[in-house]
Amino acid sequence: MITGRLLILVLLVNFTRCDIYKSCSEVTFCSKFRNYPATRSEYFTAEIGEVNEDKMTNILTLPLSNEKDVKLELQVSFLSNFTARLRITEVNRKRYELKEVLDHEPHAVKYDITQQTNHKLRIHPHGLHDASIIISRGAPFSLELAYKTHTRINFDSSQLVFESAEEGEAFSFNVGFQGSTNLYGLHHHADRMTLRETVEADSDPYRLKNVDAGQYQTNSTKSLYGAVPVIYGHSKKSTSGIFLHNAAQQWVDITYKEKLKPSARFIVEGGTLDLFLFFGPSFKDVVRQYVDLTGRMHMPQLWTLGYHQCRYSYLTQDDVKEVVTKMEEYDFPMDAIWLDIDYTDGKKYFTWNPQNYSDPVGLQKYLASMNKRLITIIDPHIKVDSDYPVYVGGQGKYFVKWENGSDFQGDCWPGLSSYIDFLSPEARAYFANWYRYDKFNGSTETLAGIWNDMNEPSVFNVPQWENTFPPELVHYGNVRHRDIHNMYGFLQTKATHEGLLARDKHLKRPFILTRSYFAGSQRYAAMWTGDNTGDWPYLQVTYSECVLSNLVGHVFCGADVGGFFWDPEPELLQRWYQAGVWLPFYRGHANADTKRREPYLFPDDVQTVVRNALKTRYKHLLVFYTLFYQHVTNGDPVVRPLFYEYPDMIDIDDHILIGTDILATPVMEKGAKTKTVHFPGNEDTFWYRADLCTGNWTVHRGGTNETFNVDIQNSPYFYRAGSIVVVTNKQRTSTEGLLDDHFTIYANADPKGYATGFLYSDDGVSFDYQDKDYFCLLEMKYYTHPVYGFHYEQVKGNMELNFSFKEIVVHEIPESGNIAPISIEVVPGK
Ligand code: NBV
Repeated sequence: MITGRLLILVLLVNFTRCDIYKSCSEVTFCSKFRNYPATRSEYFTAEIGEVNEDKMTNILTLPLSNEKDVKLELQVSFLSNFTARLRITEVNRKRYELKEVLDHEPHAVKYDITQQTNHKLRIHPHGLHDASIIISRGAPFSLELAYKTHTRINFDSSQLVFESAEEGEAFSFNVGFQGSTNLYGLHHHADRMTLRETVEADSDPYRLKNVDAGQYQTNSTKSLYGAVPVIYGHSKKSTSGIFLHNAAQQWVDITYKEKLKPSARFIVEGGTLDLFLFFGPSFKDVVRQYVDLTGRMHMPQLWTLGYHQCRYSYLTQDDVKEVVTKMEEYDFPMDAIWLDIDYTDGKKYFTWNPQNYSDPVGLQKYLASMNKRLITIIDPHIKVDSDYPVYVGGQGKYFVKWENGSDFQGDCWPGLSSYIDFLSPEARAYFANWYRYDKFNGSTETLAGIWNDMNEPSVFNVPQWENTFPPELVHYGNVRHRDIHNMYGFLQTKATHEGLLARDKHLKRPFILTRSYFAGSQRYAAMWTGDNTGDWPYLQVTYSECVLSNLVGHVFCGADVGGFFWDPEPELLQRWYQAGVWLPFYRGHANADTKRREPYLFPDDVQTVVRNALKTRYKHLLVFYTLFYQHVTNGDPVVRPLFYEYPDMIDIDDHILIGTDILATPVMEKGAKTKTVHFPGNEDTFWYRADLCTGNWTVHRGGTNETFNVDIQNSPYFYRAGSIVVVTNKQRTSTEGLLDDHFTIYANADPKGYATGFLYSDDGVSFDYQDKDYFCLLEMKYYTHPVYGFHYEQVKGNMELNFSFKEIVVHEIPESGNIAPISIEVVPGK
């Protein structure tokens, strides 16, 4: 009887937790705008005759007005790198202008006007007449972004509505993507890659409001932990994009109703209408244009690309030691072990539980002796406790406040808590200072990374506010929380980044993992997809989630391997380890009420599969490291959807490209005995099936589909013909020493007998690659004519070339059908 009751109670708790998140019809501004057709009297006219040109700032301004006498101002400018900026402000009201998010203040470039009548204005970035903006007077006025002769983006002002000052600050607008077949973006939603129809399908709009979305659903437009207001419009021919520089809650309706003109209608709670428009024309171009604005991450330390073992929680220091020891004993490579909230003294961050973690320094020494790192969680809520120095030092000064000036207090892990106001530079500095070795007592250099969780932020038991801050809270500078909600986590990681940099005297690249993020978070932290569930749909969605995050600059993305909630069946766990190999961040994690699932706890056959997966990852670490270097230098994603390199390959969400050279097609279906692979490219493209475990190789032609038999050992991946892939084959228990290994080179010849590739290396830790060019970028070439040869040359960086190649394995497309390794001449560059 009692058990029955308890069960019902638990179900109710879960139900309430999911149910607190509102739909559009329950949010006043959303329902009002969604059902609000602007009438003719509200349409705005662009007074082209009154255009004002500011030759100092290169910003062109036009008045907008309507019959209801609402007065707006339209500002248009071009930035370098094929980007335009459009801002619409109200003449009689000042709105919050977002700060901190952009990597640098963008400067407008000179422009040319090539057509100006009372009805039409055509402008171009100076000297670049392929790119133009055309404004038509209206009403409603329209603004088109065109590349060559084609309109790509259409800002359709019939949906441009601003709430009047008495009603609130919400606004809406509509953007059409002419010529596009698919829209991508609005990261993060646990859904397929292509944004789905919401208007005709009668579903809720996509929502961007960061929330603690535990046990979230897949195939859903509901909000999750992070928000990046970017949309790319894509067709086989070209791509364009937009970025709304605004961190308030927003809802976005998508419709494909008009053929080849899908559109997105934004309904935004507050802040400024500040929209960046990207001309493209390719997917690579739009991504670079977006990342130019919001920044790139710095190189990760090499060890962060290894495997991470986590659990909520390893309850004692002895438990941690045992896990690390057993992982080594059972031959599972790993680089870091993570401590969740229970390592603290009563959930007071920057402290240790005096009983269970009585000797943190001893623990770290032990880990260091095994070449492992420790990562600890630090959340943004601070326990209200007059004996807790972090609280006492911040009280009344550095916490988010109510309108009356008193500190906000909400319930979280430690009980009553206040929350650091990370918008304030002083509060950030205060928080950052706690990371110092002498302030975070018991921390040493082995505590090499920080995990910022619960930073949407999460507040318990306030369903009326969807378990986060109420919108009326006040931040530094009198900024209302409503206007910056989606960047609270971003700001926490900014503070943590400052803290780790200062702690390590700028000698080490900080490693931070964040649950909540916004545009630009990539500059400070890696991210993961939050509390997923150990069920097949959650594995299947991980590739879309992380690929999309890679397309919006957050390249260091992963998902909890095995799923956070529930106990995954062994088959799922194995498939998850195999798929996780190819995502940039690779961590096994599990909730407190799940069965222990460290890999050595499983029967031998399961262990073998997981071990092979981990080893496959370690073999390819330098592929990832080289791709991170490419991201750092030009913003390119580390993992990519097929259509990024092969524009025709739309809607194949379970295949990814690692850079350009590895195609990963892991098995993600329960009980699958076969896997159908869609090989990208055409008849001149070939893919070698790389099975490093069996040593078997086969070759496959681009543009074809093939079905492979896959037992649980098999998780297919392929090397592109024409590529050189460098593999570290030495058996290791972590990344320690890996850069000094003797590498194996896979030269995968194209039909003409050539292959090329790059390899990057540096000291793996410091900023010298950035400050002193202390790195080595190697270009490698394999050729069959006039003689067989392999040539490598340092093309960038001043770190002495110290690679050592153990063997070169050549794959050639054989007329006979055999792929046999052959012996070749190695020619080092000068
Ligand atoms: O800190 C405990 C967990 C953590 O393990 C998880 O990864 C986070 O996403 N945290 C959420 C709190 C919620 C647990 C149900």
